[in-house]
Amino acid sequence: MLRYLFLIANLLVVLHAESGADAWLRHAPLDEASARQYRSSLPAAVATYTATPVAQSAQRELLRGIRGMLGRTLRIQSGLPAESAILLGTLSDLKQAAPQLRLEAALPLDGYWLTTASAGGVSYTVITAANDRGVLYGVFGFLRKIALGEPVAALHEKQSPYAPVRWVNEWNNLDGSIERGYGGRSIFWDKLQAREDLSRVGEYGRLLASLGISACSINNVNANPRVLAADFIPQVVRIAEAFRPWGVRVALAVDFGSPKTLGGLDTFDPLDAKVASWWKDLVDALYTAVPDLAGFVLKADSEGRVGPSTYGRTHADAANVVARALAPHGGLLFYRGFVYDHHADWTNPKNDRGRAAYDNFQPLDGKFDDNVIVQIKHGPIDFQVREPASPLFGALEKTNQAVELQITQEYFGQSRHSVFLVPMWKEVLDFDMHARQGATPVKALVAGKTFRRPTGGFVGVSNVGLDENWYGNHLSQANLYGFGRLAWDPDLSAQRISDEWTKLTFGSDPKTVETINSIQLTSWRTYENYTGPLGLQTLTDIVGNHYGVSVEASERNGWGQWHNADDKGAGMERTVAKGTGYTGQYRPIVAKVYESLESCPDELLLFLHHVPYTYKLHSGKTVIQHLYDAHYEGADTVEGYIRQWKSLKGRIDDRRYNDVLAQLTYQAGQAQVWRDAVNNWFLRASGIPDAKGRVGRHPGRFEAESMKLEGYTVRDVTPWEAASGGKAVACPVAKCSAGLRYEGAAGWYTINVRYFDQIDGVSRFRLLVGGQLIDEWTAADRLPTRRIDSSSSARRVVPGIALRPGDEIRIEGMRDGGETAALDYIEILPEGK
Ligand code: GCV
Repeated sequence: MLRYLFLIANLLVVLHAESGADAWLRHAPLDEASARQYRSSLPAAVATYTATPVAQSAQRELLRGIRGMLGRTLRIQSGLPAESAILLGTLSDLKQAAPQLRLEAALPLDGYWLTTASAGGVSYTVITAANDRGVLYGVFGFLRKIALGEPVAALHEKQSPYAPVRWVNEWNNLDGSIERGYGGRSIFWDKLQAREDLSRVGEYGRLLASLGISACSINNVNANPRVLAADFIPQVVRIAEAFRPWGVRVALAVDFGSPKTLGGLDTFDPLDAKVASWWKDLVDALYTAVPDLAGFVLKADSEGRVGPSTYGRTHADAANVVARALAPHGGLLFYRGFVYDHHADWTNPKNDRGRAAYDNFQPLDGKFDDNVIVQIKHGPIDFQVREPASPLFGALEKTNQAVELQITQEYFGQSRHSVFLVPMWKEVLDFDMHARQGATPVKALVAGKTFRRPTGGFVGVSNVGLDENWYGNHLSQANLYGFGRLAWDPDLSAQRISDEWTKLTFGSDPKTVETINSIQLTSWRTYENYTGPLGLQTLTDIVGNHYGVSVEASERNGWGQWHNADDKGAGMERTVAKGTGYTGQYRPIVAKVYESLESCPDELLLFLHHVPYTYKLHSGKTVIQHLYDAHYEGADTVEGYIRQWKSLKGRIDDRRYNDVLAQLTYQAGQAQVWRDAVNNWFLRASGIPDAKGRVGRHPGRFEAESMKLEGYTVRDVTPWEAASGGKAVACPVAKCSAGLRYEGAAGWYTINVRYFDQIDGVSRFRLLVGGQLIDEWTAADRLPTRRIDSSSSARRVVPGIALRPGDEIRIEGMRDGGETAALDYIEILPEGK
């Protein structure tokens, strides 16, 4: 009984509402038993021997963490305390201040050493490193151990980062908007300058430092040249200052045309001496103001950005002219490998955007300076739901490289869907490119280990925003956490990372941990199942918001995200024998696996091969039946997530519980939209019915256009698969209604109302049964479109309604602004279905 009361008390400790702002750094109170254990073994004092701001942050964080988790405030001491203490400092400072501890170790930059030493009969816990940043990382590592319930007495542990480069990019525009950001406006910029209040930048620096991330580019790679203007430098200085105490260095994304547009030269030709000296002078001035600037990121000759092709020069010429200006200051130039022709001729079966990175960069291997890093998206297209590892990773032997992973969920439901990306990233990072004898996984190639390159590593496109929880979805934070942990140690398993994140973010209650892990670890496969299985890529509106479903949006345009689905079959033929030759860009062992239908993995089949719908997968199913089944499985699994999440009520704070419940409920509705749209599209294209008889049949569904309409008018929806029956009803006047007479059996029912929530207004809805008002709501979500389509499609679930034959069911819609209170259908489902 006592134990039971104890558990309840512990749960209550953490149940106050949490905003998510502290993410995994909540330092929440430990349960009493563990806290007591740590209290009895941990020293009561701390002494810090390095005086830099970063080392001071380390000490402050240590105090904050111990106070939060154990309710104890460490006493700050100087000199070598006569009692047991935690000692912080760089190894050289510690050795100088306390030679009697005899600390000796070879430590790489940013790595740390947690150890135990003694002198004069007193034992000390030592957190040390080669540099102050490493000390800070050591403190975070130490606190993480306590939060996870791991032993910290008698420590002897060395940690070193797997790769020197662990950066994030933020695609923030100077006006405060964020390209592909889903967590609110920029923490850095507003109205073309640094925000007045940069406190969130400091908080973000703390999150980044806790993962060992050491640099952040603070503006969009579609760069505004203004970021390099002389009178803009003070803005950059302010952001650098906000990050500096956390050891996070600022980097800038630059526009290659700047010598001309900003500098007033008549050229930006990289081989012109005037241009080289313009870059040099500019970089010198920047470093005078920001001496620890980490470097530049450059997107050139891509998606309308200017580049070296204007002058017939190579990417190496372009990269080197900028890199040479940075080199004397130790700065790095990240040159993006995301170069492709977005006006490609789709009628030519040999054209293939997938080939572009390799075709552009492999011939230049060895031509880049040593402070240039080619930054390569993890797959050959663009962060699709499933892609093979980019062949370019295996093709650069004499060039530094970094893998670009996208943390912001551009093609992954834009934070409105929960998708934990670590399992996907693990597959790419662990994929053996067979680039030489022995194992050559992507992680080793980008870290520079395989070909002994001087630098390289991991870049994550993060795009946090001002939303309290950074991404607009509490669960999405796990992707930043996972990116950082993998950049530090890509050998960590997805399970371990999810487990750590969940415990740090939601506490160690076993049921909570098990439930959240189970949702997170299956979420990628689930999302893939309903948005683009078998390597079709995310079947979204690729020329628009990249959010809702639109099966054909990627076809018949120059962007090259083609999947070639027609009435006979689907898939891009990328083989050497019959297709674009893409498979030949891999080293022979990999190429052979991908070239052959027999050995090609099912999940990449349609990315690499064009096959008929009746083609049999390794699983024994036909392609078409797999497509149907996967979409039902995906949508059902999300419904299951809601049930799983509901089992956590009372185990986590109400605020985050309710936020995630609302998010998952929305996601479940959207998964059905995807399911129906994709399945109906393939049914119409292939003419092959679903063997299980589900596709195109929706028991209990009543189309709005077939209801009795007052004021509402019927509209065709584009693309047709985005709305049930290809049609919706919209309200052109102030108030409209759609009704029907219920003729089914008497009983308890759930009514689902599928309506459209456009961005340009907040319309209101009312549901009435037999004239009685049952529910009312507003369409006030933050969805990315003005149009009536799959992106604005939303669902209201109204359970517990008693229906009798003859009841009139009526929806009233009150439009607002441009939003037309549009309806797609209602579903009347027996309770529990
Ligand atoms: C910053 C995709 C995205 C763009 C992004 C681009 C890139 O095309 O949709 O928003 O631009 O990738 O990575 O440069």
